[in-house]
Amino acid sequence: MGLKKLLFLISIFYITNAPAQNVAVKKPVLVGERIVQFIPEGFDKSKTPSLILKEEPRSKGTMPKDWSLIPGFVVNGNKASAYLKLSGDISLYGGGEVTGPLLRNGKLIKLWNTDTGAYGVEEGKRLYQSHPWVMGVRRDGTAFGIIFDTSWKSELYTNSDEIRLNTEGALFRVFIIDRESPQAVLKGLAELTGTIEMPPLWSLGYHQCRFSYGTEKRVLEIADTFRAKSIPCDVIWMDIDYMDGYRVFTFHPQNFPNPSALNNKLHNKGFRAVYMIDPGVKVDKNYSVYQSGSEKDIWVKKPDGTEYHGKVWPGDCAFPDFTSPKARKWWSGLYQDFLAKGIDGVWNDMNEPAINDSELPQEQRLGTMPYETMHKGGGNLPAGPHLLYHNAYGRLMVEASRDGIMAANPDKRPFLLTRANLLGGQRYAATWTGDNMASWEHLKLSVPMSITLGLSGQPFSGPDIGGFLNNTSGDLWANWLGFGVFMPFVRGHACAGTNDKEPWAFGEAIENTSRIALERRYRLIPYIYTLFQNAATTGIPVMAPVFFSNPKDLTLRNEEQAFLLGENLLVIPAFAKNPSLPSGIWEDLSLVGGDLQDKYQAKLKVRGGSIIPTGKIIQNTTENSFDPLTLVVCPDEQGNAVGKLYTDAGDGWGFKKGDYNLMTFSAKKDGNTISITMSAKDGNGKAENKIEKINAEVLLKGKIYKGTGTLKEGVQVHIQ
Ligand code: MIG
Repeated sequence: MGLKKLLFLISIFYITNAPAQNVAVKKPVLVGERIVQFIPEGFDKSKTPSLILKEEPRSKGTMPKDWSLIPGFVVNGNKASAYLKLSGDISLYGGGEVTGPLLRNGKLIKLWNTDTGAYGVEEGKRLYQSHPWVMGVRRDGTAFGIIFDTSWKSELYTNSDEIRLNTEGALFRVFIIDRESPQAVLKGLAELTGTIEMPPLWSLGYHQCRFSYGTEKRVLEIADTFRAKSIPCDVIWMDIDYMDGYRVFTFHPQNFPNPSALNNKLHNKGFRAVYMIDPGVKVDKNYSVYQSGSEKDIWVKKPDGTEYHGKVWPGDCAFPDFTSPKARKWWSGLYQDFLAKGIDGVWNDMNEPAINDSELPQEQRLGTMPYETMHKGGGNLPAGPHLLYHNAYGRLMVEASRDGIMAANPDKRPFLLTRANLLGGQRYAATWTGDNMASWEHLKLSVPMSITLGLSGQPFSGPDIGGFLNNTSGDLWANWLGFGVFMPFVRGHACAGTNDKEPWAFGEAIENTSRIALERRYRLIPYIYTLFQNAATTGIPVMAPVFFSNPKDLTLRNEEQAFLLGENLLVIPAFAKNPSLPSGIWEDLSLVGGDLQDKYQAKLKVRGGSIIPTGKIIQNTTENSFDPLTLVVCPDEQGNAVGKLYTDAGDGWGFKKGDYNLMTFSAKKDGNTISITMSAKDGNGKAENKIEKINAEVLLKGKIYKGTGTLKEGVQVHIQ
């Protein structure tokens, strides 16, 4: 053995066996209202860039005197960790996309974005996204949150006495938010990592997907069936088979010969079209995307400097190095011609990135690029190995995709769905919870999964309703859709080789149930749109855990069957057994004839003291749902109630110039009369759908009292 090799082995031995060393913290800096940044000595921003924060935070002074949450930092060889010791009885939440329960005390999450097809429901499975973020709620309802600002491969422990992130990389910063409530903590998370941008109204409707609707003819058949059967729907999805040999940004010459004409037909029927784009680009010298990417030299490279290739759907693929600004710009540019074909939205899949390496012996398989594969960085990102950038690959891809969609259609709001992402990535794309299964376990799991994403900065999510893998029974479909329509993103999807999973695929009874469920969704769109506007401005989730209604009520802390849609509507899925429900006034709500008698529909309850704006039943969001507007009023003990309605053009950016309406409605009781008026209004509302007539439905002790009026005059309802 040569001396060099010996010294190398000794140093490796030393590094891997070096004792863990505590690292001192520099002077903590206040960077927001009760948000403190902790930087360890030796932190080097050029080694650990922030891909999570929306911008570099500015100092607003020193740590508050009463501050109690101080993290510790440790290095072990070249691997950094941070921890926060906890004392007292604290409920832990967050961690992003996870299997297992809502309450995260005593859990471990492995942060390494992974295509875990058929992920099962066991705890601790790696999934597609990484959210190094945990929120703690104390007994008194006050709360705190911790961001570990790193994308290195890592493990997140949420033990009752310690939150800890062990990474495989360099030292990183930690941000801690300590505020009066979990809602205020989520606002703090949004102050650091940003919010979703306002989505187009149509994306809040029902989405119908399948892997794949294989021909233009089949796509139109699906669209026509929705309209013929009067089942509301806004969007049809094109999965990978629309492509020519799975080459991204191409169309199958026989099965999708004229995408512009297809999209045009869909638009005329009131549908939008979303198409899939994966990151892997087929290695094919005759394929323009591969040619231009090679000319621009934007592919991820092996350590020896040659192009990295990995197998995905098209066979051998090269992968854009999204850490490089040049590569992102090139990728953005590809959307120009693609979207010009009348494509309304984009679906980025397989962007963990998922790679098929099943030809390797089992123990060598990674399912993604080898750890040492190089990313060249650029701008403020350093060059670094895949181990650093893997968890940010999808996040950087969707940044580039979103930029490209914006550049192609500057007057429209992008709709982008991604499978992989990183904490903070809600700024670029909505998400769904990946390849679940058609099973009761997955149906139930879909509730805590989407709530947890909402508690981790991503309010726009939902599962494959009905279950992606395996055949779905009518009973399972109807149960799932019965509450799935109250989740932020509502899409039915199905894997290749499974049975048809459209609302009419399970016979007439289930078709009726499906119609009722979707009509309930569409009646609530004015309320749901208002919740999205709130999420886009504050970071407050659309779908929330029941304990948000009263963070001091310890009996609600692990409720994960029922959930809240906004603050004012409680959703109790038909499957829920003995859910823990909040105290106080909550009145039953019927939205569609027959909904209360249908065993599959979720129960809806309205909070005392609130007003919920609802529209009429429409088939898609191109129809005006505000004619008439119905205000559901549920008075508190004094007979008062208040609620908000946000409207704008439903697309475009006029709202940023004030072209919107944010209306506050108030109800007051005087003797036997409840008067409902618009008590405040913000915005110019030029683009508003005209609201003239107003119906009011007052829910009082199980009875409904109705009245009509106008926006100007208000409504008077007489109660007995
Ligand atoms: O290897 O595009 O999660 O929703 O239908 C599977 C085909 C690739 C995985 C996605 C799924 C999608 C499927 N994709």
